[in-house]
Amino acid sequence: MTKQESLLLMAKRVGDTVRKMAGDGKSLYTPFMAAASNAVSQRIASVDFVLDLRDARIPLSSECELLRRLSSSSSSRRIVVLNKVDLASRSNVKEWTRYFERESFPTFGVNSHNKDNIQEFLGFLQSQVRALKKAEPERHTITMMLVGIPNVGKSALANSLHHIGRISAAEKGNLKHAVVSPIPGETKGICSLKVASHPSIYILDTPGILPPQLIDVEVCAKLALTGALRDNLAGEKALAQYFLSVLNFNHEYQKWEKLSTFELPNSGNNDNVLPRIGSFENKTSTPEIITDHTQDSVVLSVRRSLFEAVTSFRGNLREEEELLRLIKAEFDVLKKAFKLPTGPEEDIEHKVAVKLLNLFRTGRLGHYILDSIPVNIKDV
Ligand SMILES: Nc1nc2c(ncn2[C@@H]2O[C@H](COP(=O)(O)OP(=O)(O)OP(=O)(O)O)[C@@H](O)[C@H]2O)c(=O)[nH]1
Ligand SMILES: [Mg+2]
Repeated sequence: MTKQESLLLMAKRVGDTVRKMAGDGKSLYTPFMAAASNAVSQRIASVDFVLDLRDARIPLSSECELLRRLSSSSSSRRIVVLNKVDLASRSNVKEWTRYFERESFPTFGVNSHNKDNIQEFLGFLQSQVRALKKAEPERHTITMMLVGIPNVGKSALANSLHHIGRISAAEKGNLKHAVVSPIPGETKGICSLKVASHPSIYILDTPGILPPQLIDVEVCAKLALTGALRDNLAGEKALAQYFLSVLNFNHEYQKWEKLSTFELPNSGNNDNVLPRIGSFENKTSTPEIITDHTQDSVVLSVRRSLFEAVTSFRGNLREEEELLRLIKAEFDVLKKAFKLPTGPEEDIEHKVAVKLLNLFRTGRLGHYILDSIPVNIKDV
């Protein structure tokens, strides 16, 4: 199997379970989500811009299907916003930005929790508004609607733009707060927040919208891993196994080499990683301490354990059984790294999985983009 085929296999295990649990997605598309879809569909014709919010880790899989359907009939300008760039590999975000620009969408990568970033993004939005005002000078109020799948960060972005945009305004002290939560499906209605004056710019925060049917199992798996779907659909253990398969085929863990006394083989290809030292024991030197904000002993221990587990593995990762054997070994070393007390195997594995997912989703286990840029036949 190729690397892509191995990852697809792991994604399918998760995606199939999600689809089964969610009845092909039907139970995710609640009456409340149907109402939100109607509300967005009705509003779209009257807004000036649609901010098509994507998760930078899955720029294609996080596309809101409703928006794709509405775009052909709507005249509003669509801007692609890649949110959570702090969790995605930076150089790849640039490539994705160029990809969407080639598709004729103005595009911006943003971390909704970073003030400077939001300030820049607000400047970018104002430049788009100036271009619109040139064509239609009588416009004094501009509306932008944020649309996206659940948990992509719409409310966090709306809040940040509102707070930064109104910081020096008379309304200071009178700021609104859209509800932000790691649980998908938190926003229940459309809410308007002012982000600028002269001209007035309003952002509409909307509820997250999924398609009535989740068809593609790989997309399901990616949505589940990044937190757009509730974890109990796939189960935390299956999600953590999927994440570990992504990690095993990625280069991110190689950055943790300095935490270990292990050495990486010289080969630049990590599809078939072999160890130079075949045992986890026998440490002779103290690991070098990384001086970043992740300097947390558990995180360092997790990174070191994963690095050592992958580099000491002698099997062929392209064979399903071997990949699963490595993942099992990783779970075993993670139990120690997370300092979990002994207990029933199932409970401990569940705890490992929950903790591992939390570290992945807060960016402490590297930066990943799970989608690949489509190859345009014309570019080949
Ligand atoms: N690391 C990181 N986390 C973010 C970012 N933006 C939002 N989040 C987190 O993502 C989670 C979801 O954010 P929300 O703003 O509630 O997402 P939403 O799209 O409004 O979700 P729904 O209302 O459920 O559709 C929260 O835990 C946020 O703190 C970002 O740029 N980077
Ligand atoms: Mg929200």
